[in-house]
Amino acid sequence: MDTQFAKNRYHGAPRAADFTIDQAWDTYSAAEHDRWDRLFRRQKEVTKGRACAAALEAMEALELSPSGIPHMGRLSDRLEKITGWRVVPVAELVPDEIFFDHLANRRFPAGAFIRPEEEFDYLQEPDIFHDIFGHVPMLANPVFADFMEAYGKGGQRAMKLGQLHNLARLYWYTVEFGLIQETDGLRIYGAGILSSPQETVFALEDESPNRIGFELKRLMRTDYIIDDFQQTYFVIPSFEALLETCYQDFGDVYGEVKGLPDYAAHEIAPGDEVITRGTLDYFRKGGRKGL
Ligand code: HBI
Ligand code: FE
Repeated sequence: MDTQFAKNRYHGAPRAADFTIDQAWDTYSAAEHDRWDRLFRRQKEVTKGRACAAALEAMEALELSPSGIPHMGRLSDRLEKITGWRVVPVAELVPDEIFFDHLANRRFPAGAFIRPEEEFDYLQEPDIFHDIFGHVPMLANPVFADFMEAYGKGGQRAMKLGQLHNLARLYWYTVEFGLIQETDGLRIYGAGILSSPQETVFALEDESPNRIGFELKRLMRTDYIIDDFQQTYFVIPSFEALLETCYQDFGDVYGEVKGLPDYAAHEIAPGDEVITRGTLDYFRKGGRKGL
């Protein structure tokens, strides 16, 4: 897990048993602060009218701004007053059990490094811009905040049951790439979309991907691609409905899903509530590689 991504300057920093490190905020360079500002301004503009109301409101409440890389301790003091969550700095992806333990205790592990200039538009690993611009606003929503804690606790149970691959799909298609139906249309709440200018437009406006109604067991059977736009986005009716799905025994859900075949990422399944049937054109042309 430590070796799949390029090294950043926090690799090898002293870390606690829970994998947290010192953000060492004073050590960001002027160029790094400036990179945050440019990423922030661009993304603030593109998410207008596209991000869900909860995310847009929280950016104001949390005072996220283009004035340098946020200090996680001070940001956490504001967030904690709203939902009790804190953001803790880590060097990289942390092992699953450590990740779940943080979430179960209302701590979100955020990468402390910022992407290099060469990867300004896209990088696969979660950096501070993805984690703070993408994830942290949603943690200021009380219902979503409860969902994330429940997910952490569910992750700990899923590991014991050996069913993590099913649960990880839930995280992927909601926390990272989820859409929500709002009164004025579809909006974004997934952090992987919210932190990407290209996918912010693609997820809502492109004709290529499918957009289908959220259904837990269907979703848990669906493969995903990690290094390109999604072929299918799942749409929730509300955060309350998402949280509600967690109030059932996932042991039973895994039992029902086990043995049933997986769906490919682009497939429409019988019984799907199809909101948009995608043309899949983008993927036929080779996706990111074909651009
Ligand atoms: N670690 N820092 C960090 N951020 C993540 O999003 C993350 C992680 N470790 C594990 C993990 N995600 C996933 O494996 C789980 O969502 C299943
Ligand atoms: Fe993420």
